[in-house]
Parts: sequence; C-alpha cells; structure tokens
Amino acid sequence: MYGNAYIDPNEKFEGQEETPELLAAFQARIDQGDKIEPQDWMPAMYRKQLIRMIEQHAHSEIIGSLPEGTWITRAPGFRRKLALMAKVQDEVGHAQLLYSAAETLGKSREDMMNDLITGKSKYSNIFNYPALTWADSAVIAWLVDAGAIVNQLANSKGSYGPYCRALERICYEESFHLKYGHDNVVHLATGTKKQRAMVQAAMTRWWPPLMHFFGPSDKASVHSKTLMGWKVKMATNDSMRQQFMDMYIPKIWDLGLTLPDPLLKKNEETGQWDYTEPDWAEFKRVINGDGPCNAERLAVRRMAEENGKWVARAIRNEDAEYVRPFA
Ligand code: BYC
Repeated sequence: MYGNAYIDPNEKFEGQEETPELLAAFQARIDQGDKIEPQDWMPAMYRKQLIRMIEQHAHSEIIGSLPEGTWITRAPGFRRKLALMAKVQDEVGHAQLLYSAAETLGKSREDMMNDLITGKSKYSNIFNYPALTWADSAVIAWLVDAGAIVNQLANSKGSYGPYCRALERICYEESFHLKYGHDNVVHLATGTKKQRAMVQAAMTRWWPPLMHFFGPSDKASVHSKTLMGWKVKMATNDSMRQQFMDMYIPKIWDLGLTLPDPLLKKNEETGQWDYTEPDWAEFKRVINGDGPCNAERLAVRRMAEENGKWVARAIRNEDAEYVRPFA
C-alpha cells in the first residue's frame, strides 16, 4: 500500500450535503467535459483529492529546484549559468501557480508548507536523489521535464479549471526546459571521452527514479480509478510511463547512450515497451521519507521557512520593528 495520510475513501464529511442527485449532476458535468471552478459545488472527496494532488505537485516544484539549483554556481560557462538560473526560477514560479490553484480549494499556503516540512505531505520521488555532476543537471532538465510534460499535458485537459490552466502555462515553460536539457545532453554525449562517460553515468543513475516518477503500476495505484472517473487524472501511471518510453528511449539510444535495463525492448506484438519491473520497495522507501536526500531536502525547506519568517511578519504588519520605517 502506498497511500497514507490524507485519503480515507470511507471518510464522512461533516457539513456538506451529498445527495445522490447532487453527485449525479456533478458527474454529468464532468462527463460532458465542463470545467469545475472554485465557486461550483463539488463532492468533498473531489476537493480533498485535488488538494492532495495539486499540493504534492507544488511541493515537487520547489523541492525539484534544489538538485539543479546546486549547479548554478558551478555551471560550465556564463550562458549555461544564466539559462539554469532562469530554469530554476521558472520551477519555483510553477510552485507559486500550483499553490495558488490549491488555495482556491480552501487549504492555506501556511498549512501546505507546514505539511511539507513536517513530512506529512509527499512530493515527487525523483528529487530525493543527488545531482552529482553537471551531467545530472542536464539529464534532469531533459528527461524529468519530459516526463513532467507527458503527465501535465494529459492532465491539463482535466476537469478542475484552476489546475488545468496552471498546467497549460507550466507546459509551455517545461517545453523550453526540455530543449535546454536536450542541448546539454547532446553537447556532452558528442563531446570528449570524459564528457560521454559523465553523461552515461548520469543516465544510468536517473533511469530507475525516472521509471518510478510516473507512480506505482496501475494494479497498485490507489487513487487512479477515482481520479480518472473525475477527470482529474487523464491517463494511468503505466500508460504515461509507456508514452515516455516511446518518445524518449529512441532519442537516448540515438545518442549512443545505454539504459540500465537488459529487458528494455519494444514488443512488436503489443506495441508496448517490455522492461524490468522497477524496484517498488525502493520507491516506497523514498516516497515515505527514506531516500538518499529526503532529510537534506526538507532541512533546506525548513531553513528557508525559518529565514523567511520576518518577511511574512513584515507583510502582515505583525512586527512594528520592521514596519515602522515604511509607515
Ligand atoms: N513520487 O495512487 P497513486 C517537475 C504516491 S515537478 C512520490 O498512483 P496518484 C520538475 C501518491 O502520492 C512535477 N509519491 O497516486 C520540478 C500516493 O500517495 P498518497 C512533478 C508518489 O495521485 C523541478 C501513492 O503513491 N509532477 O516536473 O493517482 C525541476 C499512490 O499512488 C509518486 C507531479 O507532481 C511519485 N512519483 O498518481 C524539474 C504530477 N507516485 O498521496 C522538473 C502531479 C505516486 O496517497 N501528480 N506517489 O500518500 C500526479 O500526476 C499523480 O499524483 C501521480 C501519482 C501520477 C504522481
């Protein structure tokens, strides 16, 4: 079982009438492709599921800026430094959009941040691994952003207006990140022997977490059925993983790079990729807080919260010491 804290499918919500008629009318709106907006009636579980998913997505963006962010000061050359700085800034901007979308459902940003730094709320598995070399940052920018686009492009056609609009905007920026990442990977893969070895090592490191990135297999997914019924999620985890493999394995192989999976091949009969079952025990450990960098990632966020408190106090006019000079 992967799920945890937030969703009990049998939970009874106090204070909201959910008659069969209301639920049927809501489902009819979803089925005919309406967008649900914040002021519209929605089942309490739809709201709760959306908050869970959008909040986790937002956390993934700010935590996701950390592995690449460590390479800003060490980027090879001024142009790459500028580009990486802009990319990392974009990722944090995505978090801003997503936190705003989640807030429309009634959870405050403070509560979301608190659930992140106390470890109650999840974020993407993939950002709990270290970016050991410049090539790691290139592989992240190319392939993690590519995986994110597969997921987000599908879900941008979903049912909740604010999330869909945020995803559309995010996808434009991720497409640019992907090109930036691809350019860096091509540069290394067609470079010196040392550069090729460096990018090959990074590819080998990131492939297993990339396979995990799309979530547990359809058989093990806890929320897919509910979320797909409500068109919050528009494709299953396995189908997104397959789509990613279809689009990117040929491109990786074209560069002469290899992937650490001896079973990887396109099955001509099924049209699907055959692959070694990912190590789901590792996935479970990582998403539940025990990956190589979980503690470090949350420590950075806690420090940022602590150091930024005076700004929040000043904005809320809670501390005369800071506010007086501007009064
Ligand atoms: N990592 O029932 P399932 C980016 C959890 S950032 C961690 O299949 P669902 C970028 C899942 O939460 C973009 N946990 O869940 C940023 C659930 O646990 P809870 C990141 C995972 O929701 C910076 C349990 O496992 N993208 O691109 O139906 C730099 C059962 O799973 C993961 C998003 O966040 C995982 N990979 O489907 C560069 C997309 N997978 O909550 C790039 C938004 C599963 O019950 N999220 N879990 O405790 C989604 O689309 C869906 O939530 C998922 C999972 C497809 C990830």
